[in-house]
Amino acid sequence: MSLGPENTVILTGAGVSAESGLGTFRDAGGLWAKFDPMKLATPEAFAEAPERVLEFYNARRANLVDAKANAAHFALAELEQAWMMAGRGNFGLVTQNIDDLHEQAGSASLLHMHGELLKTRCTACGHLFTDKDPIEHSAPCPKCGETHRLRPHVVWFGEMPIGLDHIYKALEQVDLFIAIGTSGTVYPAAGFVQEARRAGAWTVELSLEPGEVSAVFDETVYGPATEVVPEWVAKKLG
Ligand code: BJW
Repeated sequence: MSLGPENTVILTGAGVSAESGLGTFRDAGGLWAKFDPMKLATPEAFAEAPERVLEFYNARRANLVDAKANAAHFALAELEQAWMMAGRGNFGLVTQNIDDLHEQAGSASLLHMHGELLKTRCTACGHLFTDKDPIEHSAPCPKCGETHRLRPHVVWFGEMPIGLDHIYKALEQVDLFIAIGTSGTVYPAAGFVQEARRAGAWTVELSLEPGEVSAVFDETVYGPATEVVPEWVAKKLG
């Protein structure tokens, strides 16, 4: 184990929350196997049929309220804490997931690049608020009072992911990059491993099976996240 500074960026995807009972997108039986993403996860779909899109996200909100963080989420929080206590370098956890399971597990340096399911945004005034209840399309914004302007605070296809400047800056100085439970299908997240390699980082993929960009990683470990992540972290922490 190297004892020098080791700036670390971790990217998580739906696979890290699969064993908490939240569906992935592209596995057999995943959300995009059952639903057409172009009808549910684009700004055009929302403009055309807001009720349909809200029904989809309201159902996922209801499902999330009972979900609990699993051993993989806890292992990543433990890794962050160890990094901070030992002054091992910068640590950033970037998640594509819109659930709150990393927060539940205690991760602090966390960026939700595809938004947060338990937040609602007003497209009139930009007001952002935490909200576990279903979003009603006709409801007024609690800040500006405009109706028909509330939407889930998630990043749909064709929209700009959140915090990209910050992420690319961190990737310029990264020594260790780990992608966990993501299929490597959706950009720009799928391209982060290339950025990390450009910076000279050691790159690791932990997932159930190889993703679209697996060939790019230096190290790959396949298995359920609740097993491979705690094992990898325990090995790293000695
Ligand atoms: C387990 C496991 C277990 C299972 N243990 N592992 C370059 C090339 C081509 C296209 C593009 C490009 N750049 C941009 C695009 C377009 C588009 C895109 O990437 N399309 C591709 C589909 C081709 N990207 C965008 O539109 C993005 N925006 C953008 O690039 O903007 C740029 C811009 C520039 C200038 C102006 C304007 C814009 C936005 C992408 C938004 C993605 N949104 C979604 C929905 C979010 C809300 C919601 O949840 O509903 O985000 S789509 C969905 O996919 C969700 C996820 O975060 C994302 C990634 O999925 P993820 O996490 O990888 O899940 P899966 O299911 O694919 O994989 C799960 C993995 O886990 C699998 O590998 C399993 O094996 C594994 N697994 N069980 C461990 N137990």
